[in-house]
Amino acid sequence: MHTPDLFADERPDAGLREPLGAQAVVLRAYALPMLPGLWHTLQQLTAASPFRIMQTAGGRHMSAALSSCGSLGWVSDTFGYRYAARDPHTGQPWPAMPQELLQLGRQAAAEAGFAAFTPDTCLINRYLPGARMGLHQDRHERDFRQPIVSVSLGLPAVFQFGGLTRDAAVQRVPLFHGDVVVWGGVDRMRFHGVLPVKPGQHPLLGAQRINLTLRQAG
Ligand SMILES: O=C(O)CCC(=O)C(=O)O
Ligand SMILES: [Mn+2]
Repeated sequence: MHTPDLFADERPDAGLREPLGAQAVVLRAYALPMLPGLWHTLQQLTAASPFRIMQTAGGRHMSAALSSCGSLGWVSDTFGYRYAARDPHTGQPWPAMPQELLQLGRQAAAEAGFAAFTPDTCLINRYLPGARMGLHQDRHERDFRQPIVSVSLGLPAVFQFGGLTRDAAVQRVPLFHGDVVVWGGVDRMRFHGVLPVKPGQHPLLGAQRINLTLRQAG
């Protein structure tokens, strides 16, 4: 299968909407107007609840480092995956969801046709070069009628967007700084993942990709 060449390709025009499914869309550069303020906010959040490498239920180490904000945070350890009100690393509640992230989540969801989305958690993934995320479904949230809003920052990456079964065909979508992907409704349970991030330097974030996943979990 063709893998997009992230550094040779021109990034798609800001404002472009690229459908990935009946209820899934890439909103190109949608979050760009919020930068660099959003980057500053993320640095404050991850100073309070630092990035950490979590273990999977199978005892493997994830390659992306994670943090969260909001009333719930996503945690993984050898007991499995779940949402928790406290950061197990600090013993404290997760940092509150900043208003700008709440607004970004709401507006992007509305733009993709999902009104009344109120995210209560934002997972913050940090991918250093080589880090990846295997194909998976987001299925630890209570209400699958609520969409997923996923914001890409920093180095580009290839997002894999599959079907409702693990072995279904996968679209490979290059994602760039500021792009937002929203999927819900009939596309809510589609498998997705991220191919290993290639080395590079981003002018604002340096040698990393940050992904924000806004969800209504509780
Ligand atoms: O990094 C990404 O683009 C996707 C992250 C993701 O799917 C997740 O954290 O569940
Ligand atoms: Mn996911």
